[in-house]
Amino acid sequence: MLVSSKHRRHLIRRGAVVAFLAISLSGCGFATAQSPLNPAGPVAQIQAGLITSSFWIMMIVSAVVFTALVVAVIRFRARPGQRGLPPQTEGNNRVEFLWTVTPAIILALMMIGTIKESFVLGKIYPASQALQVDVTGHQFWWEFQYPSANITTANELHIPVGEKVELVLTSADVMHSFWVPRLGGKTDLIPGRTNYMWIEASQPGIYHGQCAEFCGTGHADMRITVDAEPPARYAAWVQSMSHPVSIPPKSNTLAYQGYLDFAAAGCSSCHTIAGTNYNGAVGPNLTDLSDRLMIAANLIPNTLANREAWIHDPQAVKPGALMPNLHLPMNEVRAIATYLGTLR
Ligand code: HEC
Ligand SMILES: [Cu+2]
Repeated sequence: MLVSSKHRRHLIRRGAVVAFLAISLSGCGFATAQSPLNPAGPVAQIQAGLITSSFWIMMIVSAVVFTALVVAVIRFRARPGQRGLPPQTEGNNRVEFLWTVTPAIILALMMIGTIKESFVLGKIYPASQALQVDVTGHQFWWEFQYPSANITTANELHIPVGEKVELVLTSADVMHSFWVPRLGGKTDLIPGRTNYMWIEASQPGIYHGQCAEFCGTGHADMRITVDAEPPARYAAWVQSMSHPVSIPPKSNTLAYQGYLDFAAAGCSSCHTIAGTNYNGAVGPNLTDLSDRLMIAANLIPNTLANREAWIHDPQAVKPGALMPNLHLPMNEVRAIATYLGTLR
């Protein structure tokens, strides 16, 4: 098809408008998005403050530089009849001094703020001053251990609002990175090494995050949910984790069958359920499974149908998942999925 040049220009202009809208609107959904520019706690607040102040300093510098550039281009442009080079200025001490010292002062100001906050952010709180949670990265899920309460859970991190939480980070396999943007920046989890970061949520709520260091096929589906709860609700969660509901009564026939099948099918060789003698340590701890909003490391909602789909064929749900497909008959899948729905 032949397109006139006018028509083509029109198309290009329209394409540009669409591209502009797509790019600018892609940042929408601000309130719930994983955005470091919408901090929900002191760590993220400090980091957002540093980046916004650097941003505005850079904007002012750019405005000054580009204004000077435009003025110079217009004022000193070649005039009709002008021949040869205009008079050359060189070695003006005052100008040299100004453009050396001014940037140095600006950079020093930015450096002072950054260094000051680095000490605040880099502080490692002992267990007496912050709730300690040991975080272990696994391909492709998160393990959370609370040494003070002797609790282990996975993928959904419960924290009390308004309290400092010291995360002690390591990895069981390859490098991962813990990133919940509204609570704080990224910190790597490195095998054989311990890293630290503290976070605090100022408001109750669900904060989303994800692994931020490529770790294999399932990397993009290695998500984090932080459930920041008022202290009383957090304490209730700790209580319920310490007294888990883990074996259904025999009268609940299907769930009880699922409880038995869980061992018979081999699930218990990889998964722990506190309150039973299932204590596998390869996959996520399932003790509080029915409390979790999502499964498969926060990939799909925790419904009976989704639990069945997961047990039936994990890789179909989450490519690269390291839980094997055990090829169970559908009635066994249903019984186990029902049983998992009773775990609190
Ligand atoms: C060889 C070890 C292994 C076996 C056997 C195994 N799993 Fe898993 N399971 C895993 C791993 C690893 C994951 C994490 C997968 C991911 O999210 O990438 C997992 C994840 C899960 C999850 C999701 C937990 C969450 O919070 O995201 C459930 C539920 C689960 N397994 C149930 C079962 C059941 C039921 C069986 C038996 C039919 C079973 N598993 C057998 C290793 C295993
Ligand atoms: Cu990862």
